[in-house]
Amino acid sequence: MAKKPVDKSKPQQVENDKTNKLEEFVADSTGQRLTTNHGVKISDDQNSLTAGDRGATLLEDFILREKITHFDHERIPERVVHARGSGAHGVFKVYEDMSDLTRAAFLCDPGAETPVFVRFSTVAGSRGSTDLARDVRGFAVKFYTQEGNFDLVGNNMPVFFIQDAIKFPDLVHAVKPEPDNEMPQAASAHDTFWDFISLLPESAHMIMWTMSDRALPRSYRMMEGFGVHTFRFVNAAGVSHFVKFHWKPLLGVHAVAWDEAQNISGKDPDFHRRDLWDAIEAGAFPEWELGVQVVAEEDEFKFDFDLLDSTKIIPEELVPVQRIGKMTLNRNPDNFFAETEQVAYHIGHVVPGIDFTNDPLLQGRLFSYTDTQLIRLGGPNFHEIPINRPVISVHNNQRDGYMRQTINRGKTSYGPNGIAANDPQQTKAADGGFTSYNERIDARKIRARSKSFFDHFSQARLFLNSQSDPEKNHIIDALSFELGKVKMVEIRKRMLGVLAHIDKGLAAAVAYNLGLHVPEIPLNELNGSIPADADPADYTPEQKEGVLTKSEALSMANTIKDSIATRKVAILAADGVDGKSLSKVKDTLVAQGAVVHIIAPKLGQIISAEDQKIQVDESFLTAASVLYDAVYVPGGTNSAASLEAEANAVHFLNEAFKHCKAIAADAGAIQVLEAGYFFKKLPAEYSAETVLREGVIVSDDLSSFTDLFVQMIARHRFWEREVPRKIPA
Ligand code: HDE
Repeated sequence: MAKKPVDKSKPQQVENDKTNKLEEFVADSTGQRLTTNHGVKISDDQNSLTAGDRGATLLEDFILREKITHFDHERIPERVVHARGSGAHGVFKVYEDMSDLTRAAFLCDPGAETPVFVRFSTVAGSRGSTDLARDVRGFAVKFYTQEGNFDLVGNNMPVFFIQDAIKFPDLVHAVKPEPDNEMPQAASAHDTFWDFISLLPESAHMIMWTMSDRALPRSYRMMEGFGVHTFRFVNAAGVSHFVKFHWKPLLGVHAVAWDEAQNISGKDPDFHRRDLWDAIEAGAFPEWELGVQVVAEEDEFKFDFDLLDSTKIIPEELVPVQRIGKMTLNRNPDNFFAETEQVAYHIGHVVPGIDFTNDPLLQGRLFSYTDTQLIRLGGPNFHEIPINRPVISVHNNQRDGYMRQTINRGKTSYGPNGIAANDPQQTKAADGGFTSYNERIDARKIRARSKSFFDHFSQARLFLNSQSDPEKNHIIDALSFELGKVKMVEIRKRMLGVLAHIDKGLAAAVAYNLGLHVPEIPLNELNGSIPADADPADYTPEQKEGVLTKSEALSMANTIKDSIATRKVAILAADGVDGKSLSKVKDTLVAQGAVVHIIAPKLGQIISAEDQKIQVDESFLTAASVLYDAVYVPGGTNSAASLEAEANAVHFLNEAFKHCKAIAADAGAIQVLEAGYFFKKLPAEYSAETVLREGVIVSDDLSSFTDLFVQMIARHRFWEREVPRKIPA
């Protein structure tokens, strides 16, 4: 097949072993003739075959029948969770040989470049739902290693709602749209979710994460990723270490405001998908470092929580994250359905050197993924779909089934066999055969929750206490919003009772917004999920202090804020704009990697004060402040007068102010700011070069001004502006 045509005007996306192998399956119709699925050239694709001019359509019309039949079968079931997603190709490289810890070959050779395919997703919404839902994000990575595929199927939060896989269908039924009326879409703010959560105190820690800004990423490129469970690294000598996996984004971890998220959902529900696609198209390849927290076998019981409990993190203060390699996403898929939709991840896809633990959530997942893919992708041969194939060849005695692609040659499809000299043969562990970690198990068969799993609140509190003040306020706001959307007051009250066990101040603040008092629910009445024959005392949550009161790594306020690369900046302008200022600022921002759009009352061109034509990127009709990270208003008497009179421009600034974004204006454009509502709240006196208040500057000294503006954009947001928050935008 023909290779992807190269568009020299665009930054080059990168090929690797996997993408080259995919080429074999690529169809490119450039310069080709229209055919049926069986290769017959078609002369008329506009009219069906009929009996005469105005007569009935003939059954004989195989061209019509084939086309409509295929169309009728185009849809497949969406994923039961994580239905909405976006994918990209890339590569992973380890920094140093990790063979002390693991024999996974792709982690032992710093020279090796391992192709990856990553899919980011929301969890609760349908395939067509908004990217900006308050939700966990999936972060699934398929490594196409020389020893087979390794899938790290993680999330952007390091813990989970439940401790045992048997509760997963309940959790998902509770968060999905309610079964009688299928509302609300892609939202946890409804009765069934909070009904379930308020009866399941093990969810307390995860609820702190989902109610935090982590649930509203600015971009997939600015999210952390986590394997969540404790896994094992096993080295060539068979020695095992516990390991937690982390992805650390090189652009830092950033979020949008909730009000902004809701607006983006209307203005551009594909916001995250577009952001990822555009960044890769522009050659601004997103990067993450792979981090590991490693714990020796003998230290398994050293912590005040259980390593097998997926509602717990290992605080980075206790076990630092070692950064061991880097992943770069450098190529967009050719076809969404063939790649992003048909990719099938499975936590059970491991390679020698990586193994499981007995985390009951992990163990249940080991069953679920292949099972769901059998129905979603229509049979047992989905591993043959191009995106799912390993880069090395596959040989076994599995045969047949729907849509089998491989033509297995020979008489034998069983082993042992004598006819084919017993091929395909097994491989010794020493030569790369997978062997499971030799864990000793000596136990009774029971259904019970381990006693070590009952401290539900100390890490929820650790998370809350580690947040900056604005982040804490956002958690209070999120809980007040979500519980405010719950109709049954009993559920609101019960949840307040749970929150009080995390932090009394938090519960009181949410209760105030709900117009309720915090009920006292004793610990022994808190757990709704107790087996019929169990002693309730065995299911009572523990109230523990926890060894740490604060962990810096948990607050997004401490993230990297040193770059404006890929940040979107709006320049508001009209005819008569000061073209020199506009170009100076634009050039400085673009030189530092920002994406700058000129937004004007209408599309086409504007004429600057210097009589130069400037191309407009968006009009106030097509653009919205929520789609940008910062705003600049250049001077120019006529431009400023037009913008001042343009309600959409003033709204743009009000909204940017409300969402705590960096705003800059030339002194000659101060009247546009003055027209804004927020300006009334600013100090009365101002002069050129004044920082009017956090994140708002006006200046006519361009050189110092652009530097300051760059620093302001890199800071991402000025959350301190939220108080008081009286901006009607
Ligand atoms: Fe999943 N999960 N999950 N999950 N999960 C699926 O598999 C499941 C859990 C995660 O982009 C499904 O192919 C169970 C935790 C991601 O294609 C399904 C349990 C974490 C994706 C499934 C969990 C995840 C999925 C649906 C509780 C973070 C999207 C479609 C034991 C560590 C992968 C599919 C993609 C998808 C089951 C909990 C991550 C039904 C039973 C914890 C990123 O098999």
